[in-house]
Amino acid sequence: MFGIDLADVLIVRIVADVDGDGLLDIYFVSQLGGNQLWKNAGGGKFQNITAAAGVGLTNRVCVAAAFADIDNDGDPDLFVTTVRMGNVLFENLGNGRFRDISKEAGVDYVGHSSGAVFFDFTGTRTIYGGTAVACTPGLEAELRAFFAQAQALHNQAAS
Ligand SMILES: [Ca+2]
Ligand SMILES: [Ca+2]
Repeated sequence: MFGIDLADVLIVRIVADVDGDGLLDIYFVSQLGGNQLWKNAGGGKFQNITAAAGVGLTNRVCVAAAFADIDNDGDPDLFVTTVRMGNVLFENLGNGRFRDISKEAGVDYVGHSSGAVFFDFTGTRTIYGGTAVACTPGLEAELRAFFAQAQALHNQAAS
């Protein structure tokens, strides 16, 4: 999809505008080979910014992820669950870069984790949840439909 090459394993994808440019970026969670963060460059093009963002988690079996603005600074932060390899909370530092704050936040649980969900008691933040799919030949069409729907919701929320 969009030139994105991922391992043929269970993948969760979530979207958020991680760098505040108004375009939704995509974070892919993979159980094999690490996760990937792709910046939306506009015009249907994406750029892999995983290394610079520091959110690859290449040595863990990841299961799910969720974006939410945990510190109310206007940018989406990221929580990732793993299978017995420690869950990770990343603070968004802006400009597509993140910092692991799992230990200081007290959410570095090591155990068999699955879903990742944020919720907001005050209802003032938009949160995009993740869904899981098995990679199939029809994945690209499904991803395109998912992304179009998410972008439409994002645009609707912003207007
Ligand atoms: Ca963006
Ligand atoms: Ca934030």
